[in-house]
Amino acid sequence: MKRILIIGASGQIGSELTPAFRKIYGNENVIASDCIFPLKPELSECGPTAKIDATKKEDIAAVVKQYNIDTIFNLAAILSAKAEANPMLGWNIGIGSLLNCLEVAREYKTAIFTPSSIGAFGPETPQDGTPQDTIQRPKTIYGVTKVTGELLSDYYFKRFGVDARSVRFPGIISNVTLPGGGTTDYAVEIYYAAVKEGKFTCPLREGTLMDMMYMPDAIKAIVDLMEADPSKLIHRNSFNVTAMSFAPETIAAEIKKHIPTFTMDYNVDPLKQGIADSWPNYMDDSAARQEWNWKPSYDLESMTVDMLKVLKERYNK
Ligand code: AKB
Repeated sequence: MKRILIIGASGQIGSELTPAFRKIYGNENVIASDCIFPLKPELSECGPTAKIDATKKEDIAAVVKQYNIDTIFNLAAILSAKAEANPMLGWNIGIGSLLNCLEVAREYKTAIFTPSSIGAFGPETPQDGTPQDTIQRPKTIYGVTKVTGELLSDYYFKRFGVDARSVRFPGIISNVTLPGGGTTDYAVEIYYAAVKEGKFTCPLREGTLMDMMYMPDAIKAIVDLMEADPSKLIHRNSFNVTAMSFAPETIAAEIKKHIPTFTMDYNVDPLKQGIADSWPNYMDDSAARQEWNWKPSYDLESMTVDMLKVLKERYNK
C-alpha cells in the first residue's frame, strides 16, 4: 500500500484508521473523504481530503485517478439497528458504495478493503466457536448487505483478479468517535456513562454474549491483512477476527474494579436484543491466525484500563 483512499473517514473506524495510516504511509499518501459527516480538523488539516459521494461511481473514480490510488478502504455503512429502521438506506449505502468501489478497483487495478461483521451470521449459524466457513443466513438488512458484500468481493477477485480482502469485525470499542446505531454500541457507551455518570442502563439482557475488539487491534487487523502475502491467503472475504467475548454483566464487573460505585441496570431494547441473539457468542478466528498471523493485543482487562484512563483524562474525572 502506497497511496490510500479512505471512504467514510469520519466514522468510528475511519477517524482512527486515517491518522494511523498517515503515520505509517505518510500524510500526503492518505486521502480522507466522508460525505455524511464533516471531517474533523485533525483529519482535514494534516493530509489530502476529497469530496466523494460513494453512491456515485464517478466521484470515486475521479479521486482514484487524481491521486493514483492503489488501495481503497470502503468504510461506508449504516450499522445494524439503524439500518432496520431504514432498510433501503442500509442497502443503498452498504451495497451501492461497495459495487462502485469494486468497479473502480477493477478499472484502476487497486486493492480494496471492506469490513464485514459478525452481523453476516444468523440464528442458524453455530453460535459457539462459529467456524470460518459456515451457514450465513442473517435476518437483518445489515447482515444481508454484509453477506452480499462478501460474495461480491470474492466474485470480483475470482472473476477479475481484484485484490479484495475483508474481516468480519465484532463490536469495536473505541474512544475517539462514537459508533451509532449498532447492536454492540452498548459496550462503548458503558465506559462513557461509567466515567461521566457512574451508572449505565444496558439495552441488552444479562448473559448476552458477543465478540468484541479494542480499536487498536481493529486497526492492526486491517493493516496486517492488507499487508499479508496474497499467496498465503486461502480465504479473502471475509475472515473471522475476534479479541474477546463478554456479556453485559462481565464488562460491568470489570469497570466496577476501577469505579467501585458504578452501577448498571437493564432496559432491554427488543430490536437490539433480537439482533444480538442471532449473532455468534464467540467466533473461531483460527483461519486469520494461520493465514496472516492475526493476534490481538488487548483483552477485556487491558482494554478497560486504557478506556477508563483516556476518558477520565478527557472528562477531568
Ligand atoms: C453493529 O453492532 O451493528 C456493528 C457490528 C458488529 O457490525 N458494531
